[in-house]
Formats: sequence, structure tokens, C-alpha cells
Amino acid sequence: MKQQEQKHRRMQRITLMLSLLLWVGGIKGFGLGSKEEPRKGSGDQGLHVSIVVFIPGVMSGSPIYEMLAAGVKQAAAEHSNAQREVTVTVIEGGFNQAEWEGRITALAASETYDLIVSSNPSLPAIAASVSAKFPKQRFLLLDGALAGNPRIYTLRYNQREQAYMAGHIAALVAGEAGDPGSQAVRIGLVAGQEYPAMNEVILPAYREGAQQVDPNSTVDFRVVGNWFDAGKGAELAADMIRGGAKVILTIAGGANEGVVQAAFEAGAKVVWFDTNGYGVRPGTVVGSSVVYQDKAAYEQTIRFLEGTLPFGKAELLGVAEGYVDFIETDPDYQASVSAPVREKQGILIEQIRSGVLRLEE
Ligand code: RBF
Repeated sequence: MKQQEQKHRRMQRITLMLSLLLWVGGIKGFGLGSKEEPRKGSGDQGLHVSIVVFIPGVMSGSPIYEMLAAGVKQAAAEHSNAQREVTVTVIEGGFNQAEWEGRITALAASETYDLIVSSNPSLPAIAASVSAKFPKQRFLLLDGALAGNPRIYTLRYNQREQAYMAGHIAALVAGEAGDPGSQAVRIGLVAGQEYPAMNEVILPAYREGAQQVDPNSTVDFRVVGNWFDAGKGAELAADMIRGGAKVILTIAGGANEGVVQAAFEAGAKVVWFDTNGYGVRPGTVVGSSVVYQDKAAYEQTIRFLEGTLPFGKAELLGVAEGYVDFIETDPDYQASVSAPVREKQGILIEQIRSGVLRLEE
């Protein structure tokens, strides 16, 4: 009897010590590069890391946002283990941009999230404003830039490279579709809205890429006014095609669908942006200029979880680093684009990759 009681006490002591060890280990493991107290409400003393992905718009129709959520979720899944649970909540902020700051302020005020993740060029200014009111809140922002705020890390892509490659393929395909030597190449660009990255980087680089093929080429630039109206996208594309545009780059979220449909009906072509879009309408989509935002979101979330994300920094990644690319290997590209055009496009991509052609932002 006495022996049993002693054994029981010993077991109790061991259990207590083990719990203590786990608890201390958990706090240390929480790390994340800061010495903050674990957040209230996280339940288990820092063993729980909570991340929210704020989608400025909706995911459907916007692959750049789908990639964002996928990358963060993958990192969280890989970093969750018996000692530490990483949860990811995805919130769609909707298309009313005037509401975004209020929504993000509420997320910060809730003190629930160790990290707010988001993506687009308007987010850094919003996060900076929220950060002034809630200075403990940390942000990981992709596709935008802001340096110097110790709670905000940003990463953007070299979109001059991305748009240049799009303009180059558009002009090559349009040149082949037109009467040889008769007219200057005419291509189009449909954007969801105007914003500095569009007006100052993407549109000029698209034009620049086209002009390397044909110095007299022109770009018809149209704006939907939102990121969802496929009917408006179709209307704009049809009008551009009537005006002589043979190939259209579409960067308009849910409105892309309308652009593709109108191009298909009129026998025109489309260049896709951000993800591999050949499969959207094989034979109509003749180019895909992409950013590997899923990879970036995954890697930066891992850095956060490991405590090495350099808050305060604004990073820029391009073709050389493997975050911007043009997809040449898809069978639908090979089937719908002629060999001479693919060869010329291949030469351009090689020049960018090797650094012979530098397209700095
Ligand atoms: N791109 C999308 O694909 N879908 C969107 O809903 C979307 N919303 C945006 C809202 C704002 C305020 C800004 C500045 C950009 C938006 N973009 C959107 C464009 C996106 O940031 C990026 O430039 C493009 O995806 C091209 O890489």
C-alpha cells in the first residue's frame, strides 16, 4: 500500500515536471523574434500562433489572392506539431475599398492575431495607419512596398519584367495575326482599376515589351472600374478588338472571364497575368506572365514562424530570383503559338534570366 502511494507521488511529480518543461519550452518556442508576452485569448500560453489572411477583394477570379492564402496555409500546416498549433483564418474584405482600413483596424484591435497577412499595393499605407494606432500588430504584405516600419514587412515583384514579357508575346502574336508589313501592331490592356503600379510600371513595361517587337506598336488601355464585372470586361474587350487590337492582356480579377469570352468570340487572343492561364481557354490564351506568390507567401510565413522575417524591410524579387516568370512549357502554349513566335519569346526570356537584358524597377 505504502509502496503504491510512493509510486503514485513519484508519478505526480514527474507529470508536474514534464508539464512545466513543456510550458517553458512552449514559451521559448513561441519566439517569433520578439520577447512579447503570448497573446491573451490564445488559450495555451504561446503554444498557439494565430495568423489572419485579409483578402482585399474576393479570392474567386483573383489567382494572386488564391496563391496568397494557399502559401500561408501550407506554411502553417508544416509548422504545426504536437507542441505548437498554427492556425490560419482567411477573411475576404470585399470590393468596397473604403471598408478595408476599418476591417483591418478591427482585426488589430481584437489582439487575436500574431500576424496579419495581405496583398496589394494599397495595403502598406493602410497597415501603416493601423500600425500607428496598434503598434504591437505585425504585418506581412505582398505585392506592395513600404520600408522603415518595424512592424511591417513587404515584398513586391519586378512587374516591369512581368509586363515586358507580356507585351513582347502580345506583339509577336498580334504581328503574326495582322497582314504582314501592312499596319503597326495593335494590342490591348484591360485593368480592373488605375493605380500607381499599373500606370507607372505595368502599362509602360507592357508597351516597352511590345515596342521591342514593333517600334510602332500601340497599346489600347481600358479600365473596368472594379475587379469583378465580367460584362464590362467583355464590352471593353469587344470594343478594343473592333478598334484593331489582336491580343489583350487582362489584369482585372473576376472581369478577366469576360475579356476571354469576348476575345474567343471575335477570334482574338489573350495574355494572362499572375498565374498559368492557358487552361482558362486553350487556344485563346497565348501567354502567361506569372508571379510565384504562393511560393513567396509560403516562404515569408515560414520566416515569420521561425522568427527571422525582417520587419521594417521592403524586398523586391524578379526573374533572376525565381519569383517572376513566363510559362513556356505548357502544352497549350506550344499548341496555340507558332514555333517562330515561341522561339523569339524564348530568346527574350533567356536574355532576362541571364541578365543580358536588365529591366530594373
Ligand atoms: N488584382 C486582382 O487580381 N484582383 C483584385 O481584386 C485586385 N484588387 C486590387 C485592388 C487595389 C486597390 C489595387 C491597387 C490592386 C488590385 N489588384 C487586384 C491588382 C494586383 O495588386 C496586381 O497588380 C495584379 O494582380 C497584377 O499582378
